[in-house]
Amino acid sequence: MGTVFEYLSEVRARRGAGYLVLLDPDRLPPEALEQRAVAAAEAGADAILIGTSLMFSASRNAQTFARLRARVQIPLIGFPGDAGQVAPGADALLFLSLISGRNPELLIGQQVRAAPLLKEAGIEVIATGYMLVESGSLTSVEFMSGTRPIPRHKCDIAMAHALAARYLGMRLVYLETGSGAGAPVPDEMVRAVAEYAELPVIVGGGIRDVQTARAKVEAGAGYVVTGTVVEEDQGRLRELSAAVHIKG
Ligand code: 1GP
Repeated sequence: MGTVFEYLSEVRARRGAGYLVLLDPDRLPPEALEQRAVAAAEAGADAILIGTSLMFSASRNAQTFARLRARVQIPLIGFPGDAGQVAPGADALLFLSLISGRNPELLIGQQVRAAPLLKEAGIEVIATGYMLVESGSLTSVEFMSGTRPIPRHKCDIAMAHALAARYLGMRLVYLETGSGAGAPVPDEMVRAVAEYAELPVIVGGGIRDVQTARAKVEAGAGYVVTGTVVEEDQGRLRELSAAVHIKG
Protein backbone atom coordinates (compact mmCIF):
# COMPACT_ATOMS: atom_id res chain seq x y z
CA MET A 1 0.00 0.00 0.00
CA GLY A 2 1.32 3.44 -0.89
CA THR A 3 1.60 6.43 1.38
CA VAL A 4 -1.03 9.13 1.75
CA PHE A 5 1.38 11.57 0.11
CA GLU A 6 1.65 9.26 -2.91
CA TYR A 7 -2.13 8.95 -3.00
CA LEU A 8 -2.51 12.75 -2.94
CA SER A 9 0.01 13.10 -5.77
CA GLU A 10 -1.82 10.50 -7.81
CA VAL A 11 -5.14 12.30 -7.21
CA ARG A 12 -3.65 15.55 -8.47
CA ALA A 13 -2.37 13.85 -11.62
CA ARG A 14 -5.62 11.98 -12.30
CA ARG A 15 -8.24 14.60 -11.35
CA GLY A 16 -6.35 17.84 -12.04
CA ALA A 17 -6.52 18.81 -8.35
CA GLY A 18 -7.62 17.31 -5.07
CA TYR A 19 -10.62 18.32 -2.97
CA LEU A 20 -10.08 18.22 0.79
CA VAL A 21 -12.86 18.74 3.32
CA LEU A 22 -11.93 20.17 6.70
CA LEU A 23 -13.91 19.09 9.75
CA ASP A 24 -13.46 20.82 13.09
CA PRO A 25 -14.14 18.29 15.87
CA ASP A 26 -15.40 21.02 18.20
CA ARG A 27 -17.79 22.73 15.87
CA LEU A 28 -20.35 19.99 15.22
CA PRO A 29 -21.69 17.09 17.30
CA PRO A 30 -20.13 13.68 16.51
CA GLU A 31 -23.15 12.47 14.52
CA ALA A 32 -23.08 15.57 12.31
CA LEU A 33 -19.33 15.16 11.74
CA GLU A 34 -19.89 11.57 10.65
CA GLN A 35 -22.66 12.64 8.33
CA ARG A 36 -20.45 15.32 6.77
CA ALA A 37 -17.58 12.87 6.30
CA VAL A 38 -19.76 10.26 4.64
CA ALA A 39 -21.38 12.91 2.42
CA ALA A 40 -17.94 14.28 1.51
CA ALA A 41 -16.64 10.86 0.49
CA GLU A 42 -19.79 10.16 -1.55
CA ALA A 43 -19.48 13.54 -3.25
CA GLY A 44 -15.95 12.70 -4.39
CA ALA A 45 -13.77 14.43 -1.80
CA ASP A 46 -10.27 12.97 -1.84
CA ALA A 47 -9.48 13.22 1.87
CA ILE A 48 -10.79 14.62 5.15
CA LEU A 49 -8.71 17.07 7.16
CA ILE A 50 -9.39 17.10 10.89
CA GLY A 51 -8.18 19.92 13.09
CA THR A 52 -8.78 23.32 14.61
CA SER A 53 -6.91 26.43 15.78
CA LEU A 54 -8.12 26.03 19.36
CA MET A 55 -9.18 22.59 20.58
CA PHE A 56 -11.72 22.33 23.39
CA SER A 57 -11.83 18.55 23.83
CA ALA A 58 -8.94 16.13 23.25
CA SER A 59 -11.22 13.14 23.75
CA ARG A 60 -13.70 14.40 21.15
CA ASN A 61 -10.78 14.94 18.75
CA ALA A 62 -9.55 11.35 19.25
CA GLN A 63 -13.09 9.99 18.96
CA THR A 64 -13.61 11.87 15.71
CA PHE A 65 -10.74 10.00 14.06
CA ALA A 66 -12.02 6.68 15.42
CA ARG A 67 -15.64 7.26 14.41
CA LEU A 68 -14.84 8.54 10.94
CA ARG A 69 -12.40 5.70 10.35
CA ALA A 70 -15.26 3.28 10.71
CA ARG A 71 -17.40 5.17 8.19
CA VAL A 72 -15.18 6.39 5.33
CA GLN A 73 -12.47 4.92 3.15
CA ILE A 74 -10.74 8.12 2.07
CA PRO A 75 -7.69 9.19 4.13
CA LEU A 76 -8.16 11.04 7.41
CA ILE A 77 -5.42 13.63 7.68
CA GLY A 78 -4.60 15.50 10.86
CA PHE A 79 -4.43 19.28 10.48
CA PRO A 80 -3.30 20.27 13.96
CA GLY A 81 -3.25 23.65 15.60
CA ASP A 82 -0.69 22.28 18.05
CA ALA A 83 0.95 19.07 19.27
CA GLY A 84 -2.01 18.32 21.54
CA GLN A 85 -4.04 17.41 18.48
CA VAL A 86 -1.91 14.42 17.47
CA ALA A 87 -4.36 11.51 17.61
CA PRO A 88 -3.76 7.85 16.82
CA GLY A 89 -6.16 6.93 14.04
CA ALA A 90 -4.96 9.53 11.57
CA ASP A 91 -3.70 8.07 8.29
CA ALA A 92 -1.31 10.98 7.99
CA LEU A 93 -0.72 14.39 9.47
CA LEU A 94 0.21 17.68 7.87
CA PHE A 95 3.35 18.45 9.86
CA LEU A 96 2.83 22.18 9.71
CA SER A 97 5.45 24.80 10.27
CA LEU A 98 3.96 28.31 10.29
CA ILE A 99 6.68 29.69 8.06
CA SER A 100 4.98 33.01 7.35
CA GLY A 101 5.30 33.87 11.05
CA ARG A 102 8.23 34.41 13.32
CA ASN A 103 6.86 32.58 16.33
CA PRO A 104 9.48 29.92 17.20
CA GLU A 105 6.89 27.83 19.04
CA LEU A 106 5.00 27.29 15.76
CA LEU A 107 8.11 27.05 13.60
CA ILE A 108 9.76 24.24 15.62
CA GLY A 109 8.56 24.10 19.25
CA GLN A 110 5.28 22.26 18.76
CA GLN A 111 6.90 20.05 16.12
CA VAL A 112 9.44 18.82 18.69
CA ARG A 113 6.61 17.96 21.08
CA ALA A 114 4.65 16.20 18.36
CA ALA A 115 7.47 14.19 16.76
CA PRO A 116 7.79 11.41 19.39
CA LEU A 117 4.01 11.06 19.57
CA LEU A 118 3.80 10.67 15.80
CA LYS A 119 6.56 8.06 15.81
CA GLU A 120 4.89 6.14 18.61
CA ALA A 121 1.54 6.16 16.80
CA GLY A 122 3.13 5.28 13.44
CA ILE A 123 1.42 8.19 11.69
CA GLU A 124 2.70 9.26 8.27
CA VAL A 125 4.07 12.78 8.41
CA ILE A 126 3.84 15.23 5.51
CA ALA A 127 6.09 18.26 6.04
CA THR A 128 4.10 21.32 5.05
CA GLY A 129 5.02 24.98 4.91
CA TYR A 130 1.98 26.76 6.30
CA MET A 131 1.56 30.36 5.18
CA LEU A 132 -1.01 32.70 6.58
CA VAL A 133 -2.21 35.36 4.15
CA GLU A 134 -4.05 38.52 5.12
CA SER A 135 -7.81 38.30 4.58
CA GLY A 136 -8.93 41.73 5.69
CA SER A 137 -10.19 40.62 9.09
CA LEU A 138 -8.68 39.01 12.17
CA THR A 139 -9.04 35.20 11.98
CA SER A 140 -8.69 32.59 14.74
CA VAL A 141 -5.43 31.30 13.33
CA GLU A 142 -3.92 34.78 13.22
CA PHE A 143 -4.99 35.54 16.75
CA MET A 144 -4.04 32.17 18.21
CA SER A 145 -0.68 31.99 16.44
CA GLY A 146 0.30 35.51 17.37
CA THR A 147 1.77 35.99 13.90
CA ARG A 148 1.27 38.58 11.20
CA PRO A 149 -0.10 37.32 7.90
CA ILE A 150 1.58 38.01 4.57
CA PRO A 151 0.02 41.12 2.97
CA ARG A 152 -2.42 39.80 0.39
CA HIS A 153 -0.93 41.60 -2.60
CA LYS A 154 2.73 40.92 -1.78
CA CYS A 155 3.23 37.94 -4.04
CA ASP A 156 7.00 38.27 -3.89
CA ILE A 157 7.01 37.68 -0.14
CA ALA A 158 4.83 34.59 -0.53
CA MET A 159 7.04 33.28 -3.35
CA ALA A 160 10.21 33.60 -1.30
CA HIS A 161 8.64 31.85 1.70
CA ALA A 162 7.40 28.97 -0.45
CA LEU A 163 10.77 28.51 -2.11
CA ALA A 164 12.45 28.50 1.29
CA ALA A 165 9.99 25.78 2.34
CA ARG A 166 11.03 23.70 -0.63
CA TYR A 167 14.72 24.23 0.06
CA LEU A 168 14.08 23.15 3.66
CA GLY A 169 12.70 19.88 2.31
CA MET A 170 9.00 20.51 2.83
CA ARG A 171 6.72 18.70 0.42
CA LEU A 172 3.64 20.89 0.36
CA VAL A 173 2.82 24.56 0.80
CA TYR A 174 -0.50 25.55 2.38
CA LEU A 175 -1.73 29.05 1.50
CA GLU A 176 -4.33 29.98 4.10
CA THR A 177 -6.43 32.99 4.96
CA GLY A 178 -8.01 31.21 7.95
CA SER A 179 -11.20 29.33 8.53
CA GLY A 180 -14.23 31.51 7.91
CA ALA A 181 -12.07 34.26 6.43
CA GLY A 182 -13.86 37.03 4.57
CA ALA A 183 -11.63 36.57 1.53
CA PRO A 184 -9.66 33.68 0.04
CA VAL A 185 -6.01 33.78 -1.02
CA PRO A 186 -5.86 35.87 -4.22
CA ASP A 187 -5.55 33.92 -7.47
CA GLU A 188 -2.43 35.84 -8.46
CA MET A 189 -0.67 34.74 -5.27
CA VAL A 190 -1.64 31.10 -5.84
CA ARG A 191 -0.30 31.32 -9.38
CA ALA A 192 2.92 33.07 -8.40
CA VAL A 193 3.70 30.59 -5.61
CA ALA A 194 2.83 27.47 -7.61
CA GLU A 195 4.96 28.54 -10.58
CA TYR A 196 7.90 29.82 -8.61
CA ALA A 197 8.30 27.28 -5.83
CA GLU A 198 7.31 24.23 -7.89
CA LEU A 199 5.71 22.58 -4.87
CA PRO A 200 2.12 21.36 -4.71
CA VAL A 201 0.01 24.15 -3.21
CA ILE A 202 -2.96 23.64 -0.90
CA VAL A 203 -5.31 26.62 -0.80
CA GLY A 204 -7.88 27.16 1.95
CA GLY A 205 -9.80 29.76 3.88
CA GLY A 206 -12.91 31.63 2.81
CA ILE A 207 -13.71 29.45 -0.22
CA ARG A 208 -17.49 29.21 -0.32
CA ASP A 209 -18.57 28.82 -3.95
CA VAL A 210 -17.74 26.86 -7.06
CA GLN A 211 -16.38 29.80 -9.03
CA THR A 212 -13.83 30.59 -6.35
CA ALA A 213 -12.84 26.94 -5.95
CA ARG A 214 -12.37 26.54 -9.70
CA ALA A 215 -10.41 29.79 -9.95
CA LYS A 216 -7.88 28.52 -7.38
CA VAL A 217 -7.33 25.34 -9.40
CA GLU A 218 -6.99 27.31 -12.63
CA ALA A 219 -4.42 29.48 -10.89
CA GLY A 220 -2.39 26.37 -10.06
CA ALA A 221 -3.66 25.06 -6.72
CA GLY A 222 -2.97 21.35 -6.32
CA TYR A 223 -5.58 21.00 -3.57
CA VAL A 224 -8.52 23.09 -2.43
CA VAL A 225 -9.85 22.96 1.14
CA THR A 226 -13.31 23.94 2.28
CA GLY A 227 -14.51 23.79 5.87
CA THR A 228 -17.13 26.32 6.91
CA VAL A 229 -19.30 26.09 3.81
CA VAL A 230 -19.66 22.33 4.22
CA GLU A 231 -20.36 22.61 7.93
CA GLU A 232 -23.19 24.96 7.09
CA ASP A 233 -24.55 23.10 4.09
CA GLN A 234 -23.37 19.66 3.04
CA GLY A 235 -25.55 19.95 -0.05
CA ARG A 236 -22.73 22.03 -1.59
CA LEU A 237 -20.24 19.15 -1.57
CA ARG A 238 -20.97 17.71 -4.97
CA GLU A 239 -20.70 20.99 -6.87
CA LEU A 240 -17.51 21.95 -5.04
CA SER A 241 -15.97 18.56 -5.75
CA ALA A 242 -16.88 18.89 -9.44
CA ALA A 243 -15.43 22.41 -9.56
CA VAL A 244 -12.08 21.29 -8.14
CA HIS A 245 -11.73 18.13 -10.22
CA ILE A 246 -11.05 19.83 -13.52
CA LYS A 247 -10.10 16.58 -15.20
CA GLY A 248 -13.52 15.19 -14.43
C1 1GP B 1 -9.05 26.54 7.23
O1 1GP B 1 -8.49 26.38 5.00
C2 1GP B 1 -9.39 25.95 5.94
O2 1GP B 1 -7.82 26.09 7.65
C3 1GP B 1 -10.84 26.07 5.57
O3 1GP B 1 -11.36 27.37 5.67
O4 1GP B 1 -13.52 27.11 6.87
O5 1GP B 1 -13.10 29.13 5.47
O6 1GP B 1 -13.48 26.90 4.43
P1 1GP B 1 -12.95 27.65 5.60
